[in-house]
Amino acid sequence: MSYGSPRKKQRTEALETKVSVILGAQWGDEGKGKVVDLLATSADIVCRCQGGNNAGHTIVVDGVEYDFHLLPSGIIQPNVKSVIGNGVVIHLPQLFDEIDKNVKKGMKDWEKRLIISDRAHLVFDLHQAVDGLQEQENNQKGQGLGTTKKGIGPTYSSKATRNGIRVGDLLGDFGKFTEKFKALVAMHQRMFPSLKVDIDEELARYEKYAGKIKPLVYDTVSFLDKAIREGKKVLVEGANAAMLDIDFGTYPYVTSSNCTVGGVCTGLGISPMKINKVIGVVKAYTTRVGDGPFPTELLNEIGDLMQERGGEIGVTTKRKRRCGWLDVFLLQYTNKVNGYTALCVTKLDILDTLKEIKIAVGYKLNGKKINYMPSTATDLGKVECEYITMPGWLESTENVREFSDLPENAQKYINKIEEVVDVPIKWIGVGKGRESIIKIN
Ligand code: 2SA
Ligand code: GDP
Ligand code: MG
Repeated sequence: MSYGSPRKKQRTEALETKVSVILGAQWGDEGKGKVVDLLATSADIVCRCQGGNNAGHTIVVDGVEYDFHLLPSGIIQPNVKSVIGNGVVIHLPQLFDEIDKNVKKGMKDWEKRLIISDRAHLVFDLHQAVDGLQEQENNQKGQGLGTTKKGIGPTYSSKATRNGIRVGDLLGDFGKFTEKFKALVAMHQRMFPSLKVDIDEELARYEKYAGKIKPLVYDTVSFLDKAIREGKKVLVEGANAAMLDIDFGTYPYVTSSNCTVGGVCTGLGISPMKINKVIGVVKAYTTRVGDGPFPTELLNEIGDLMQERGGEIGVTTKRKRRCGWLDVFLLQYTNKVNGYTALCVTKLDILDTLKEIKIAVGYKLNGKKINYMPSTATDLGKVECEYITMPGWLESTENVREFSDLPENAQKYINKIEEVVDVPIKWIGVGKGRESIIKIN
């Protein structure tokens, strides 16, 4: 194509690029996997940009439930390439276990579709052990975070202290890899003298993984750049969520990566100019797994009902998720950070049996209304929510496929969210399956 001038070329390319991003707008488990699955049918490439196998994304296809942790959920689409970007941290043994498990469920030809960045950092068993030891120490002080113990924090720490080991190191000179690995072990044993690592066994294991992973490893920056220039449609699957973001979440009760839109650029090497859609996934109520402040939490029978009807159990750790009312004040905050172009509200069906439904629309701190999200867990733990109460619809929404067929009160609930967050709602989830969705044009 001839663009005439470099400036025109730049502008035209910006209009042509098609990177869509799917992000969790609350504390995770909003149903991102299902939205990725829906949108991946018209994508060429699905990418993960951050996090590791702490994530748990569920997809239900023809009654079969798949759970993905490290693999991008797009991997089950036969015509879609899946990229694990540089910002992701990878535990190779658990990646291959996840692949084997899904092959048994019917996933085919994954090796033709999976691409792994040479810049992604490796999670070792020692990182997972340290995650457990740190949690144990914190719990003794009553300051546990409730991590998934998948080694996420310790691996991102190794990355930040520049002792981390990347996929590219594993595929290079194995002597150098050995040196780095021994230094990593020594550093952690200085911090945790009880940490036991069988260095020879680990090295022998990783030498085998090097051969296994080699055909999948690419420079994903060039791969994605070329794909975007060729007009391929790229979908980015955010893991965890905005309120678990290491900068904007409820620090220190967060994960160790940027789960907001900036993490897409740093975790894949994509310019922000290439992103044209940011889809926020919002559960029709709120859940949180792990410790930390949760202003709308319901420690009563309504919270229990949401937990049971919603099947709110951690996909990775099987912990019960805490439940509460929808918090649109929080959504306004995460919208400031992420700039959603559309929202998908999931699990509306879970609210079908409630007579009344509340939405938090404001916070008070020390008796005064505030217009910002408190930065400390202590302050957020003290806020009082201002609620509006809406009538429930007391009807099943499970088989509804058109917005106009939703009960009137359900329509009002959705319209209220759209009005307060001021972002169009384009999809509404009313069940687990791929087909259980209302699309709004
Ligand atoms: P970590 O392990 O260092 O990332 O934990 C730090 C905090 O982040 C929370 N976190 C999550 N919250 C919701 N869902 C996640 N994925 C799994 C799921 C969780 C599970 O899909 O259900 O199975 O428990 C996830 N991953 C991390 C975590 O609870 C800590 O609060
Ligand atoms: P993710 O981490 O954001 O991908 O979400 P999870 O997979 O951890 O948790 C979402 C759960 O809700 C999964 O069990 C999904 O199958 C389920 N789910 C997603 N959307 C809907 C919906 O609209 N209705 C119902 N009932 N379940 C849903
Ligand atoms: Mg999840």
